[in-house]
Amino acid sequence: MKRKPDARLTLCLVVCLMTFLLMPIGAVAGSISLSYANFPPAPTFPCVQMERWKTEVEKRTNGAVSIKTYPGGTLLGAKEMMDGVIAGQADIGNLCMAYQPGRFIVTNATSLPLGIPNARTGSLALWDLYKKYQPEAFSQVKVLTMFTTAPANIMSKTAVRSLDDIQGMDLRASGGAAQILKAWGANQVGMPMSATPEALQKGVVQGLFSSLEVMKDLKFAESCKYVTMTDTVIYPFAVVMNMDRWNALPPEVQKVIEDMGTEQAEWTGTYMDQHVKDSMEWSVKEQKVDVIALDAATKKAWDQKLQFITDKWVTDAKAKGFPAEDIVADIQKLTKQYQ
Ligand code: 3IO
Repeated sequence: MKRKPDARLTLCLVVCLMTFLLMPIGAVAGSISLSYANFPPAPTFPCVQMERWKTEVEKRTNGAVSIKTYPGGTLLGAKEMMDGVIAGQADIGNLCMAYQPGRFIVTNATSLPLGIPNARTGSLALWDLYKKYQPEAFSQVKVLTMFTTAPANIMSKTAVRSLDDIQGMDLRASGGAAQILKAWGANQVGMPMSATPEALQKGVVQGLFSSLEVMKDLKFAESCKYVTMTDTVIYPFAVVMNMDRWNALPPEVQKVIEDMGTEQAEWTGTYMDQHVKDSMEWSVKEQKVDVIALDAATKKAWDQKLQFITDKWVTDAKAKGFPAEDIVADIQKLTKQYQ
């Protein structure tokens, strides 16, 4: 009887090859463990997107990667995030770029008053802007994704209906949003979101300027009974990974994570936009919050106070050697594209 060693050998080789190919992902469940640091409390959107990312990465790597999340600044605080990840104190970290305005010049240009209408548009535009310019500020880390908040509005203990009302009012913001508060005449107090609940409670500030989902997530609606709609500017965020830890990941895992960059930006923006709506519904219904809309003439006067900000940024950024006009034009173009 004649045997067919060739066919059997081929089959064996195919089986071996397939086993080998499938091995890096899934063979040793949980063999790669990554820490992910975040600065605000768990119910806030930066942590919601973190948990979503964790779940998806663990699933898509068939359990080869397990991620331990640290919300609430338990591993790294708001302003230590970038340097902490570079130093390897956390493998991954989520940071708000507005907290270090001089450090992330290119990406922080998205927090100029350029009319980004919502978080989905802002997130996709910011991510494209990052990929196009590959700013030097991120050369020491692997950037996993970026996203933005929805536009900022004023949450305050007393009503802000006019520029007169806001003069000298102690309001909290950071980065580009802080420049805007200043231009309107508020006494801008800079601090991360994670420090704001205490500052509001102690009366250090009379309100804040940020996206409105925190009315519910941080219960600001309990003390801030007024919201003035300005829809001026977003806060930009980045998720960064320690470069050595990134380079040590198997290529299959790197691919899963890289393929999620744009998707995660869009998911987070979409979640944020919906959550702002939910938060304001709750604030108005359950917390009797008064939502103040500026009439067209007032809104125009407020906007006019901001016109110098972008011009000044262009002059300053150009002096530092950045292609400032191109950056602004790209943000405007991307905003239109994703709107
Ligand atoms: C923010 C930061 C942490 C948790 C929830 C948040 N919603 C909006 C922001 C934007 C921001 O960083 C800030 O400081 O207003």
